[in-house]
Amino acid sequence: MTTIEIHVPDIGDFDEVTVIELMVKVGDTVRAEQSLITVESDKASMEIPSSSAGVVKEVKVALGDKVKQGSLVLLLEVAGAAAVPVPGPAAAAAVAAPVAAAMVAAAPAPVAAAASAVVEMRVPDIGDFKDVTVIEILVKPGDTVAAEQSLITVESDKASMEIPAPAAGVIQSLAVKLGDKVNIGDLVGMLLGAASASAAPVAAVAAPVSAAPVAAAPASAPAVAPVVSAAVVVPAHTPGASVLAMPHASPSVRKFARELGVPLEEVKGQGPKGRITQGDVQAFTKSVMAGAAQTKAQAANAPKASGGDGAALGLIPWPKVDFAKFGPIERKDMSRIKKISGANLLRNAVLIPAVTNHDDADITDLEAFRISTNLENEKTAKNGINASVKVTMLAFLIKACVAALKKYPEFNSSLDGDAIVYKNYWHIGFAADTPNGLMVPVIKDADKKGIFQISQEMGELAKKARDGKLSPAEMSGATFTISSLGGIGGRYFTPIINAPEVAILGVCRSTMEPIWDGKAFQPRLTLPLSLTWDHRVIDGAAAARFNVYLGQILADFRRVLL
Ligand code: CAO
Repeated sequence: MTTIEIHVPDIGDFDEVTVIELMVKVGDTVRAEQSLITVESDKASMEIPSSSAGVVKEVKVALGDKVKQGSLVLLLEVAGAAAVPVPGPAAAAAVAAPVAAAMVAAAPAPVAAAASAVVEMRVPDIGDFKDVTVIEILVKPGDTVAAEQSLITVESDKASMEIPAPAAGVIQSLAVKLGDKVNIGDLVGMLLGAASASAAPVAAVAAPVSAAPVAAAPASAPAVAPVVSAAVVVPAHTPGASVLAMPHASPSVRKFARELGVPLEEVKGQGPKGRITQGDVQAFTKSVMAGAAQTKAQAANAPKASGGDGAALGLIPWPKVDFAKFGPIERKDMSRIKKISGANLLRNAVLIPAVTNHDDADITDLEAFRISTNLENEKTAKNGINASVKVTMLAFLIKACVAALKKYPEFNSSLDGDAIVYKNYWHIGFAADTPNGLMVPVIKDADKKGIFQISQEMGELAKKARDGKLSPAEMSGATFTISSLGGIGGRYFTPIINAPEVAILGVCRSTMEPIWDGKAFQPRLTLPLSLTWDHRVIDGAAAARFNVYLGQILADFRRVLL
């Protein structure tokens, strides 16, 4: 075992950089090339890798320390053969060459003095880095930029660098987009230099020159007025240079954020100078997952019960009225359930070509049967069903609908692109009015359940809905929905289909009606039915047949057996 020293390698002309992240601790086993610390200037951040595999014996830097080429980073215990003591900065620099190279600036290109010259902005010498990715574009055509203002950020797996403007001027065009891979000499864009965009400031920007060979790039091509080729360089640390408001994070943290799909610009950095650490990204992810925070994209895409201003549909804007001008008002936020159901209802109302058929069912005998069944059950608690369970009209409606859905399977289907999916299960949703808004619990496998069981389940689910305790599973999977206003009143209404279902039955309060039997008017208990259906899947004739059949079953359940 030998202990070697790991030093900060050649980092070009950067006098001092700040240690912003310690990526290892005493006792850690590291691989050769594994990043040990992250350092940062105001324009670039770099990870300093280990020259050998080994175990960290002692860390010689702390967060916030200023380091430069040759500074001791840590002591590493390395195994026998690999134990090549690293005497000093030079050897460390050799190992860390790619990183150091990233910080090396290109030689200044000849730049002609010209009033309002168009300048090519090119990727400077970025050392051994090939195909670095454009991860941020900080300007757009038309922007006025100062000399040295950052144009784009590029990133390798070990360093991120901002490429600055070679001179002050106005951005004419950009030749790169996010995700592009760029190399030395690639065109970043065109800049219309201001009158002062002369050779002097550009040369000053390009001043840092390292020992690294300067590649013969287009940047060094002779200037031909009025287009001036200029190298865009990674600048040296310039105190006071303009730094754009952008997330500060090391390449590994940026990569981590990208893998999680976290928008880094929305993460609040808790590290030194507001630096975003891996912990910050994790904390942001946790709070979004827990619903405590929203990304801007989520907020923009969040369901809006009002459906926005209608602009997306090419409609005129929603009227904006100052209601307070006309009288006293009170403003209350909508409940979460109302917002969600509102957005769903709007989509379904707009996207489905829906038609509603109204009809009446004679439920005189069924209601008599329901009442007598309840009386009997109260006395005897038959069929193992608790005497308190009351058979409801809605339970009969669910069974009657299952029979009609079986006879007319297109009502138990869903549209999937150009295909119709017929479901061989019959899960019936029922709309429940709750203090927080409309909810739709689902009676699963209603075809396999009897009236008592359905009545009992409905009572339990309706209570859970009112108490806000329904689980997502209890509200999903419906193949058809019934909305009953029977307990309240009304005559007919036009319910909105609960997509991706293709039909919904609305039921209102039954009333005693005089019905002509061919000889005389008879008093019959009449139930108003309103069936809304999706005209893409169902025809009007089928809808009329469905309603007629449903009415026949409700009038005489024995028809189910036929
Ligand atoms: N005609 C006449 N009376 C009816 C009836 C009908 N069609 N349907 C129910 N009733 C009676 C019941 O028999 C009960 O009478 P009793 O108290 O004398 O026994 C009373 O009305 C109350 O019934 P209910 O509404 O509490 O029970 P239900 O089983 O019919 O319905 C539920 C349960 C959860 C569907 C209902 O409480 C509910 O929330 N309905 C509103 C649904 C809704 O909001 N739909 C609109 C959706 S679109 O915005």
